[in-house]
Amino acid sequence: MASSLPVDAIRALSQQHEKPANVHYQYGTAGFRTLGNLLDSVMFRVGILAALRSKRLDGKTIGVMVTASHNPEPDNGVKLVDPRGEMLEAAWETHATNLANAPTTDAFIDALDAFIKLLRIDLSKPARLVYARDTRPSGPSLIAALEDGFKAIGAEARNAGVTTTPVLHYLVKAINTKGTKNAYGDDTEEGYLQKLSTAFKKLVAGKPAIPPLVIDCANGVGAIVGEKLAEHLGDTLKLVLHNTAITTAGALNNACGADFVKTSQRLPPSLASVLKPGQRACSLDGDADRLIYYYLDDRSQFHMLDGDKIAALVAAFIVELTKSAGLEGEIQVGIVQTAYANGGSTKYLSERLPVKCVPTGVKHLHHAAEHYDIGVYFEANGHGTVLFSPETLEKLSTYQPSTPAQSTALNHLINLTQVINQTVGDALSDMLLVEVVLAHKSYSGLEWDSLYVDLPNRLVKVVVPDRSIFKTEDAERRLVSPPGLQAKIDELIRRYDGGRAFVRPSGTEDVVRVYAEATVRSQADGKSLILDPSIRFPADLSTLADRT
Ligand code: G16
Repeated sequence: MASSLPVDAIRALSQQHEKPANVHYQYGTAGFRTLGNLLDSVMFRVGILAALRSKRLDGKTIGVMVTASHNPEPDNGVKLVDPRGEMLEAAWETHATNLANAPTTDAFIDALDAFIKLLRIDLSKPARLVYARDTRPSGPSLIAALEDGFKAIGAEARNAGVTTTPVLHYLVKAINTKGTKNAYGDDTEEGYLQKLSTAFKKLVAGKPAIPPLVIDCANGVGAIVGEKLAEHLGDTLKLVLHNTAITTAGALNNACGADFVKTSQRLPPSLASVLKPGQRACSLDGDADRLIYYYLDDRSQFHMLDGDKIAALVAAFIVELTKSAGLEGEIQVGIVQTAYANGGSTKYLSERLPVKCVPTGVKHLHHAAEHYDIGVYFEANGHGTVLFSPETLEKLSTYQPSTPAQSTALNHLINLTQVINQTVGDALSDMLLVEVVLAHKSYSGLEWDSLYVDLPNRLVKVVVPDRSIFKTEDAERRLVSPPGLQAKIDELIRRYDGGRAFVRPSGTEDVVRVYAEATVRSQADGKSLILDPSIRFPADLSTLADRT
């Protein structure tokens, strides 16, 4: 190797960011995530790790996003974004965890040294990074710690400021493809907004005027980027932004946002006097990578249109377009879901398309979706996107349609590849995609909702003494540990028609998640697995967990 690790610089700065004792960090579902005031040392070390990742990949730009997304405001987190805009390669998650847990500066330097040797990282290569943060109050000091990491190792780092997670993913891909035939777009937030809004306008041109859309911004960074998007869209789609209090302490994700709506299955209270019967609205989460739609019916009843409903809407539209373009049989559309997908959606989709179930976490869904010509992946929580394989993109650009109708459908497909942020789930991009489909199909929320009926379901968090003892298999649909718990769940669900339930440890919060659904029985019986008070499903579970 031509150069060596700048040990003195790393030591001097690392001593300003010592790891607190008695804290164990884990690079989980979406990077490191815990209370913001515990993350200083992690940020410093991630700064160095990101630089090493870039060196390992021959100077490709790596992204670093400081966010805790849907988590409460005191939490924060950090995750790395690989060169094509996708999540960090899984093998490096273990390295990240090891480095973050080295107890002292000396131990950290030893661990770095061993890691560099193990992976044969050529330190003479450049390190290029781009980083951003959301609006959390702990963000600025954590960014300062991250920048110390960059400084210690001498990385070239570009600050993308305060923006959404999906914009950061977009920037990484745009930077790394700049000047190539696969150029993804201008490598600025403005370039992102321009790309999405231009494609959207083409897709809805000639359609009847779209009614204004109410957006709950979760009092997070989506409010900032959403406002800029609204300017780009102008009258094509009027965005009415709510929950935009990004500087109000404690407001972020509090009784609003996509996670609140999905888990409580109700309207954010702040929208109660805003939304009118028949009107559709949507909620973003704290870093605008999740999207949940909803509407009120004529009786002002709330109806949720979650990630599963988005997948069904979008997949059907894309299949229809490929047929109209004369590409039926040439392009296979497939769906990827997780165990949280409502049984109603899985039934509906698998009767029409190939459907795969993978563990929670965008990285799992993304990789599975890459195996299809067009892969539609959405988690029920509203996190997802659509991927067009390189071969499909090539086919779309060279295909010669034989009729004007085929040509129109082909153009729509090409514009969809531009409106969709294919690097990661993106609430604002997904929102434009949904609006395109609704405009083309002349659907209101009601018609969209009628594609299939959701099974009654419930998702709860249970605090247990040690979530690490919960181990799963079969795409997290069954528990292998603690012993005996799966048998208890099996016994419970057997009592209910269409009963299904699973338990898994969260990768972003210190809880286990419990999901249950069942077919509602006859009106006379009227009970479901979750509604039956004798079951006390979460309580039974936490009792069991306590005993293990
Ligand atoms: C992150 C991941 C999602 C995952 C969610 C919850 O979302 O990106 O894929 O569904 O966490 O994960 P868990 O159940 O393991 O806590 P976000 O929006 O918080 O970044």
